[in-house]
Amino acid sequence: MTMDKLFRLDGKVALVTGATHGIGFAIAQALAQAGAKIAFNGHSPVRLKEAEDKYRAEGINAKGYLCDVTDEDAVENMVAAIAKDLGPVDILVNNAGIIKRVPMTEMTAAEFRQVVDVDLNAPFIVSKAVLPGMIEKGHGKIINICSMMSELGRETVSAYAAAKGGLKMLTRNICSEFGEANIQCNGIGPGYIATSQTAPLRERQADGSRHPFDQFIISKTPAGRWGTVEDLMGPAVFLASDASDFVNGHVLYVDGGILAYIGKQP
Ligand code: NAP
Ligand code: GCO
Repeated sequence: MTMDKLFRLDGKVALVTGATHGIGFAIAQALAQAGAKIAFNGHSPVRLKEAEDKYRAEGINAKGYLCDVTDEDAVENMVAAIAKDLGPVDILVNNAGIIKRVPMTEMTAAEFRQVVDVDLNAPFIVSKAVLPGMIEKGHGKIINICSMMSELGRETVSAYAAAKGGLKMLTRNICSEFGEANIQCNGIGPGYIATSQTAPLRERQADGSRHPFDQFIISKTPAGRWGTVEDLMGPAVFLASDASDFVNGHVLYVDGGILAYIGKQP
């Protein structure tokens, strides 16, 4: 197969969860530019409509589905509706996610469960909903959006780290269980990316100086910068395309080198 075809997604249907903005929106843009038909979901009617307009302004005819990814019946109905509207899902990107930054001793069990529900249980639910169609078609790609916290811990993110660590292992298990059906399941582990989710970590201080955490991340990243959502577009197309047909169970860290680096001497 020639290089220009290897990275193309023409004729494929991609579902990107939580792609009303941020990382999911950029990944959906990338998959669309590579030829895929895009379905996406969110759980806010207002943001869903705004996102559809944003995609259209980019020339992407993405179809939005209002669906809470933690609701198994709603997910089953969404996947069936996508199959009817666009065709069975060939590429799933489990992107929807939340974080709560609360010291463990102050976090309630309900808060812990809520994060795990969205960040780990939901990728199981959505993957389970699309797998039968992929098995029937004899191919499929599942990409789970993991995190630095799939490998590292830090204060106040116990639920998120537990969920993202579990998501890395769910990735390996889907690989193990369905590799024989020609389904590849891999993860993308973004580093620290400038989105609404990390905005609180980058807020300017009252005196105009950078947030201490902002400076900390810069010191821990060899690239010396925060990642952008555009940094994730190429890796997503690679893992969604035929170019990665023998890559399975892998988490591709797109982190500017954080995981390889002890950090700049203060
Ligand atoms: P974001 O800006 O907060 O976007 C999160 C998306 O998930 C939104 O579209 C949101 O939809 C959706 N979502 C949340 N709960 C949902 C639910 N129950 N059902 C359906 N959709 C739901 O986050 P982001 O920074 O783009 O991050 C996207 C993914 O990358 C997350 O999994 C995050 O953990 C991961 N990640 C982020 C970073 C980073 O530095 N930003 C790094 C590593 C990994 P609404 O808009 O409708 O609420
Ligand atoms: C945090 C950040 C991180 C990023 C990302 C890093 O509070 O430490 O939100 O968790 O979101 O997951 O890869």
